Amino acid sequence: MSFLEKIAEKLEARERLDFADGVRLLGEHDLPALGALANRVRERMHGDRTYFNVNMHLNATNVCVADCKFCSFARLEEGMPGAYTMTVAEAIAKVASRPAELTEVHIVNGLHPGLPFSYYEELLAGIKALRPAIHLKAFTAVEIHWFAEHYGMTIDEVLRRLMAAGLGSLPGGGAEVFAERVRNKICRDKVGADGWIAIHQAAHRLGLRSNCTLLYGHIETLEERVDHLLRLRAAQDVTGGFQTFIPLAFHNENNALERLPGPTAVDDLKLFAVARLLLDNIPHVKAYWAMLGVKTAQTALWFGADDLDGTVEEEKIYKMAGSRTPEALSRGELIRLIRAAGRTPVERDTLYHVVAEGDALAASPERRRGRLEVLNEGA
Ligand code: V47
Repeated sequence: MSFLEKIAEKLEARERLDFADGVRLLGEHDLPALGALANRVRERMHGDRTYFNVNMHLNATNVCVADCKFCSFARLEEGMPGAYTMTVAEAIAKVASRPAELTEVHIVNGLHPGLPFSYYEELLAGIKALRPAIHLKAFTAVEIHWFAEHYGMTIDEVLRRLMAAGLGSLPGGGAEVFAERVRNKICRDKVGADGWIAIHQAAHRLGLRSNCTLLYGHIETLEERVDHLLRLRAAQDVTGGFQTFIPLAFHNENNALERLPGPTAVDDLKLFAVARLLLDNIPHVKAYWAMLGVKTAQTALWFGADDLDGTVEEEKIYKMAGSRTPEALSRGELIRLIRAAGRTPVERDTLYHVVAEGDALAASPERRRGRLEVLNEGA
């Protein structure tokens, strides 16, 4: 029996894959066979359903005390070329300028040393006052950790205050690669692996959902990728609040790791497949098109992914690192990409409640708004 046949048997028996399986799968060259295994698991969990949402990104400041080697977005100090910090009013105006169909704002910032904590509370509360139905997926665990240290609060206090201001969930950024060897080289200034995980678990215990990521394709080994995935799986066994895993492909422009080539499309697809196979307790795997490129993201829908993220207006982190993807995709374009892949589009909100599917995808904005009101009353 071949190695892949043995894996297929394990999957059939719902047996967990282990570290050695993961490493061997990542080194596997039979890409179609690997994809077929991941697709079987994807279809067992979601059938053909493929999720997307209508969202925007908001990066209110790129001033950041951390000097992560892969980052092209941050500036160490106010006044450096390219550094910016929006006022709360300017940030809220960005949201106000977006159409009413927006259901999510994804907020990630630099670790700014000079802003008061009230800046972040006012930002969340101001967006909520403007559009109460919008879900705020905001602040990576790295930012939550920084807030606790910088403003002298516990992690729970930070989370509770942000929740009171309108925080709805945590995005998955800042995880990078958990291995200490890698963190020491590429992101030594920020919270470590155990701290990142503990913050997500604290959020889960307070009733928040969150996402998780892996930044791959730079200096990490295949073993370190698998170790990262298994640490996420172990954390999820305890608190169960991760909704979605998002592989983030390293982009090499305008940062200190420019000499590294970044992952190929085959590396991307293998990682999606292996993540789907190892992460048996995380419901969704997202092909974030703004990072992966639209074409690879669409292909990933047959390699374990069941989500394309959203319309993603105003994305900056990948654009500054050399991504050539469009500024935004319309809702109609996302639906077309999913259908062209032979999958069934489902518009979701951040927590995976269905906003529209089937004929309702073409419903009038009024009918769609009615559905959103029902969802918000139930939330
Ligand atoms: O934390 C930064 C990564 C992350 C680069 O939770 C880079 O739904 C590659 O986390 N090359 C931010 N990656 C993006 C993120 C995210 C995106 C979409 C959806 C969600 C979600 C989360 O991007 C950072 C870092 O890990 N990153 N620079 C780069 N040059």
